[in-house]
Amino acid sequence: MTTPRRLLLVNGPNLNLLGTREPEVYGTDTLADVEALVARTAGEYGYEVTAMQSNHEGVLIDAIHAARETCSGIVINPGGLTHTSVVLRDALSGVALPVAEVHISDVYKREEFRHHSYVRDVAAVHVVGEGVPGYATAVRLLVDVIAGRAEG
Ligand code: CA2
Repeated sequence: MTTPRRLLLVNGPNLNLLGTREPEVYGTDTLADVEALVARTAGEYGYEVTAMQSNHEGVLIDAIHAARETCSGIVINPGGLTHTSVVLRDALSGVALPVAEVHISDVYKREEFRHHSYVRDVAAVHVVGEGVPGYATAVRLLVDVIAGRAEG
């Protein structure tokens, strides 16, 4: 099967508020800025992007399942579900696509409950605490992983 040149960008709960509150933690870029950055970066490698955000766990899971047929990798900031959601983790491991986990803030320098990620060990790429530019880093690293799998 040919590898689709498309990535899924998933932003989880509350990330629709980016740029409106807590700029000291999350910066001033909006979700639209994040989506544009990811589309631009992926475009440099000849990839298109399907971007979605939801505050509902089941909607995120349906989008991840759909990516199985249409995408070759997933960039995800699961928001607070990172620290709570076994079902999100199961969805990501179930589709068996390479995953890049992104966090805008440095979760390891914040409250202890943010130190554990259910997604961490199903993701091939981890970018933490680089701010919004971390999404571009995640795309670059994920494209490398996809290229490596295609060769192998
Ligand atoms: O640092 C990150 O990217 C997080 O995934 C963001 C989550 C948080 O629960 C994780 O521990 C770390 C929260 C997303 C909420 O985003 C907001 C943005 C602006 C204003 C309010 C919330």
